Amino acid sequence: MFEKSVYINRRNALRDDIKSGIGLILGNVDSPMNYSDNTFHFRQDSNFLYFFGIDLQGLAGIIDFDEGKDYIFGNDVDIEDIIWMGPQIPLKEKAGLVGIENTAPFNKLFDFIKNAIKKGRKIHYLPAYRAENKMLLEQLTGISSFIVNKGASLELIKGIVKLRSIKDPNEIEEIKKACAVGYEMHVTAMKMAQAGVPEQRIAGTIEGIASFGGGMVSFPVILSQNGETLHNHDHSQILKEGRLMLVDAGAESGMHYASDFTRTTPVDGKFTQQQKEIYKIVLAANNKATELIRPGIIYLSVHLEVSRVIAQGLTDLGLMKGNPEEAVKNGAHALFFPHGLGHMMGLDVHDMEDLGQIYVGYDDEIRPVDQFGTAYLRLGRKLEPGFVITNEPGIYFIPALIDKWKSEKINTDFINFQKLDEYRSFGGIRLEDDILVTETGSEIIGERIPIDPEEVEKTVSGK
Ligand SMILES: [Mn+2]
Repeated sequence: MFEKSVYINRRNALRDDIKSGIGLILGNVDSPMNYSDNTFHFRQDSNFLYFFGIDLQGLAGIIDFDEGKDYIFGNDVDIEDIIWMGPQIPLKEKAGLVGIENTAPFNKLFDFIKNAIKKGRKIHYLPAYRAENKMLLEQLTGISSFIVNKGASLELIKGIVKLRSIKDPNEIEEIKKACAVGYEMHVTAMKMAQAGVPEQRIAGTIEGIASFGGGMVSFPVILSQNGETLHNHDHSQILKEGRLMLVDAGAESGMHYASDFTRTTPVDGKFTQQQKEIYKIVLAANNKATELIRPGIIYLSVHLEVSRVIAQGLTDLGLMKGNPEEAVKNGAHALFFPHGLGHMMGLDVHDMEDLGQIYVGYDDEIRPVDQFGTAYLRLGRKLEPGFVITNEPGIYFIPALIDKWKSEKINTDFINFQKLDEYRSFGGIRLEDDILVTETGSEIIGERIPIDPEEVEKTVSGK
């Protein structure tokens, strides 16, 4: 937990922005895995963590914008809980640690909200992503759980996005801790990238590193020698000589700030000529992105500039043809790079995605682009100092997508389909770093995980 002033200041900053009504921020409850007492690892809601800091089940926070008061609703444990869980600090005491004096049993929340509605006060709530909280919102507001998210407060969403987008030095320290664990995870995976090693053994090992780092993984590990599948959680293969192992993984710090890195490693530590040529294009794209990041730049334009680097590189290799700039305008690069360059990162690995990507990544000035590939860009707007983002360009050879474009004659002016036959079993390469936007430019957070091809090869073979 941070100092209590951090939480008080955050709630006051929100109060400066939203002038009236009540802000309702629901914490999470335990989620059963196969029966109610056997639960998934608990993860508190990130907005609740941001404003109320307490990492425990069954709490709700209120920020009263009219009266300037804050409340936490939740139940203290009874003797049975103490027998199973050990002694617990009373809620009143915990609330004090985040600067809150008003606490009450959870069922008082219903009276509080009912009263407020009766008085015609606006209840600002957030879109719920868990079924339990949708049902709770239904009980509190009387709006069906199926449509209750439609009534979420745009004012509250925008107020929170404004605050959480800018990371303060305390938060950056936490992200650095998560990045240090992420470094260990990736270097360990690289060292293990030997033919005959099951993918699952590496995935399990790095998940364990996240766990003994004090947090957990910031999202399920993506690890596969079929890196062309963008979110490949299938780790059932045995690594084979001549393949590339793509690992996209990160950790949470103890306070739930994320890291998110991707590296691609040749099994047995030796790139083939073909692999090295593609790798160098992705590395140039990654470096170009970092070089361009600075306050005031529009991230959509960085995505497009990086797409041009990819198109130019693939044109030089004869996989694409024509003018690379024109190719990107027509979306031809998306055959190889069918996702966005990057995203915000903070308490969530895709920060604030629960609030709606359109409010996090876009604004009145920069609107999403509706073209295959770029349409997946989660962040398009102008960057500001204090933003933490990831850049994750990639090149993939997805046989099903290649076949579709070829048979439908999509972008035939820019793609050399014949040459692509040599790459059908290539897989994919993605390289991702975590970046802080500073006052003057940007910096890579933490020690950079080996990325130059020679350095990667050395790490695998342990020389
Ligand atoms: Mn990412």
